[in-house]
Amino acid sequence: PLLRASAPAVERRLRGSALVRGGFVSPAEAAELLRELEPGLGRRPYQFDHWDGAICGYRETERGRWGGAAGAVLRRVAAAFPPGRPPLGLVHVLDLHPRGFVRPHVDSVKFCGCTIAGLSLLSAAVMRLVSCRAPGEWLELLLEPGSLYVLRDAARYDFTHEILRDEESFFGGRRVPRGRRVSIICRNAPPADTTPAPP
Ligand code: AKG
Repeated sequence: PLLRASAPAVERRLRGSALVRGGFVSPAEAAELLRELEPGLGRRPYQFDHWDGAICGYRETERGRWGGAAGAVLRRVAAAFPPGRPPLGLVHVLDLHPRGFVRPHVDSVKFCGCTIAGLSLLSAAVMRLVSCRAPGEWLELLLEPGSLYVLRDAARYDFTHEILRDEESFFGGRRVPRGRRVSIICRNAPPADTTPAPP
């Protein structure tokens, strides 16, 4: 299994809102995606010094245009989004150093809508979701290279998510060693503000 929960009720509650699809991209597609991304990523240093930020040990970029095979993968990812709420054209690419990690956070509701979908490349990692209201309630996702995860609705709004650092990278009893990990993260836009303008 690719999910572990603190209790069966948590897994039931997040069924359909937090999910992982192993083998979503083939090794050939993963190689193609990395070939496209490396020239843009390779020139930047990893950032470790932003200790107040959510992410430590990373470099990142955004990308709006993808070549043939990569474009086809991104169109498959778009199917994880609800009708009428497609992913933004600019896709977030996050390159985590082997010692890099992502602290618990909820993506800003100002910049991100109801759905987050991420492809994991190169290294496996563990993503942990923790309930904002009841911190004893958690769900862990095993993100193997080539997998796709989707966080939507309750998993996106009511739980923090984080990527565990190497020392803490366990999935139950299983050690999940962290190497360099590249993720390609699609998000949709927040709902348009429907508040009437003041007269
Ligand atoms: C974020 O960028 O907000 C993340 O949580 C990154 C998740 C990932 O690397 O898949």
